[in-house]
Amino acid sequence: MDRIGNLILVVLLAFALPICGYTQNPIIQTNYTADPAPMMYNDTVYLYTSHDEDETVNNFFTMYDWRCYSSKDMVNWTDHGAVASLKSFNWMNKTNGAWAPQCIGRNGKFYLYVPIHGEGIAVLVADSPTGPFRDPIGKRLVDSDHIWQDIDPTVAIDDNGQAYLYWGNPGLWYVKLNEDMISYDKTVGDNGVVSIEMTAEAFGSKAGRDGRPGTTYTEGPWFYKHNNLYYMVYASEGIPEYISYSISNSPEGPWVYKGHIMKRADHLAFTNHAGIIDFNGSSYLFYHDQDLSKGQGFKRSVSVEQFTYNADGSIPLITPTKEGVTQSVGNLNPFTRVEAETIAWSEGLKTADNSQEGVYVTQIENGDYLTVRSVDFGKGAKTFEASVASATQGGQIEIRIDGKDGRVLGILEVDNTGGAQAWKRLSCKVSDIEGVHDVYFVFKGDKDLFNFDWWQFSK
Ligand code: FUB
Repeated sequence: MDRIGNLILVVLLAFALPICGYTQNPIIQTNYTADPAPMMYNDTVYLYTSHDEDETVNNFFTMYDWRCYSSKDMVNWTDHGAVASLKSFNWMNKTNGAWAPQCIGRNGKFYLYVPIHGEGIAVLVADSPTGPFRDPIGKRLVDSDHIWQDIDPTVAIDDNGQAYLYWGNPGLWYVKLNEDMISYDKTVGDNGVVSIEMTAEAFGSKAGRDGRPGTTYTEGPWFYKHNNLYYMVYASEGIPEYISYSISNSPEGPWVYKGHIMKRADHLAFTNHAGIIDFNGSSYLFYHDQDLSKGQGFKRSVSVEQFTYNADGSIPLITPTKEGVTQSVGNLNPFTRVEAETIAWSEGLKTADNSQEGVYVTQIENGDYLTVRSVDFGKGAKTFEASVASATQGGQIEIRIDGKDGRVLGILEVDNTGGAQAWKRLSCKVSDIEGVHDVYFVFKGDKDLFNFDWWQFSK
């Protein structure tokens, strides 16, 4: 293609992206999220993340709690708020250091493994994937003599029921968890802690900062089984981090280095962290970047790409994109109550929570909007209802389809309801609408318009 042809292509692509509305990465825009750990449960993906605060303190990771999001379609994500925090542990007094988590279900309970930077690895348990999580042992879980290196736990249960918890930076260790998932077999390794030998064959060769031979393994392991192979995916190559992987025929190794999965790209942060799942017949790589914060490495955001394993089980090199996952796995039903914090894409919005309403959308200003993709109106809707609260003059919700400037189905007028927590159900009529559409709620008004908890259409 000649230069003019190239130019035309670039211009066409630049316009096509916003028109199609296919910018899905990062998948959470209302908070900074990092260290993604997806978990499948029933028909839903639960995504646990660490959380970079909006205010970075001392130019270092500023992380106080762990958040959870869920999706049934890989495109619309529901915010469940902070499901655990450093305050969940009363045996230590750290106020910062809520690093990379992972959750797993067993026998109807959900176990959230978390590193507390400088305090080692701890565990919390809940009856539901979204908590409330509580500390079942009142002390750190992993008893080692290198707690500063004990970060980034990853957990999987083998087919024979044996659960493994791996972790570590710059070493890699594991314990064999007992069936209770809150203790481990102390008869193996060093009082239960097994150290993996860091060889070039296992993790690729890279000289350390002191020039001595080392491996590419850095941190953030993600351990799982796919078909008959065990995978160890990890942040690699030091800083800035790549994502690489090794495989084994056994959950305990030996590991064989297989190379890069994601290389460095401009909008990636100096750290990276992988989480991989299969969902509805497709495979997905979650990672984090610094796109939303425009390049601030302590304000990261989770993104996701779909990929296909090669026939031999190897993982292809995956390019981080802004488009992300464009195809929704199924449609969203607008005739049941939908939480306002179920969002495919938003601009300008934050979420907050209280004990009554749970999580809601807040800090809504004139021109902000949120999108919900693949909403199936079937043969039609007649009214729109929403729960809102306003301490100010209120504003409007313009209900549009298929674009921020798309056709207006209706406008919900929101007046002062008597307070930012004085929730009212309001409704308006909507014009003809059938079939599957992306819905845009565009907020109009002056300043600090209202809070928005849930919405629902009626036939
Ligand atoms: O998020 C804090 C730390 O940065 C994580 O524990 C590492 O994996 C890296 O992402």
